[in-house]
Amino acid sequence: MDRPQLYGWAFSNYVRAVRILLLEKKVDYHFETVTFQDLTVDDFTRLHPFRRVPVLVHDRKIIYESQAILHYIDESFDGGSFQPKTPLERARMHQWMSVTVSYIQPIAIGQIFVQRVYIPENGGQADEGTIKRAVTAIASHLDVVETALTQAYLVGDSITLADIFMAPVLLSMKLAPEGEQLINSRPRLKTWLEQLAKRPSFVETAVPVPKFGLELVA
Ligand SMILES: N[C@@H](CCC(=O)N[C@@H](CS)C(=O)NCC(=O)O)C(=O)O
Repeated sequence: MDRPQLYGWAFSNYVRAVRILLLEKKVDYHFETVTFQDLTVDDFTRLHPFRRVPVLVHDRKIIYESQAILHYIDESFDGGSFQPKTPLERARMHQWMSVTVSYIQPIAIGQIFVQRVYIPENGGQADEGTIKRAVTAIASHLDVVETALTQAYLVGDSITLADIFMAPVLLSMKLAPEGEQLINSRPRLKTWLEQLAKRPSFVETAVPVPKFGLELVA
């Protein structure tokens, strides 16, 4: 089998989730860093018709969309399975991955991280009203996760794709003081995130907040 090539930038949480899985499974891969500028080049649509990252190229096949990539990697390479065995548990795993993109990521990253961390880091001023509303909006979503975390991981006592997909998003949100407070006031969520953040795959893929400029969030 070919050595897979992953296209993306390290700070993307979607890209990070893919890198975490590749590291967890000890898959030898090549990371090709692309920039926002690269996405605008006509040729990029050969890799991703919607001009996004991550993209995985393996055995001359192109796979895009992070959840599809995660499943492909998990099922194509040795290194243990990161999907539970029963249909109900697998449904739960998909449920949490869908919750991540539908309800958590747009607020945790799109509002709290962007306003409190990314914009100031790139020389701009946070919109306090947006942050306030975002904190209120995400609190009840996080309560749902807190209640569900009765075991070590989102689905039972083994790490699955759901943990690998959701945790990077919440770790980015936690860089904001409001995000940290949202996590630390929920003991199960706090412990779950702390345990995951200590794993070598998470440590190795942690990168500083990028300075891509304010036009990115204009
Ligand atoms: N649904 C896509 C989302 C990918 C995505 O939005 N990636 C961001 C980086 S985190 C991106 O490529 N942004 C570039 C842009 O919005 O132009 C997936 O799950 O892979």
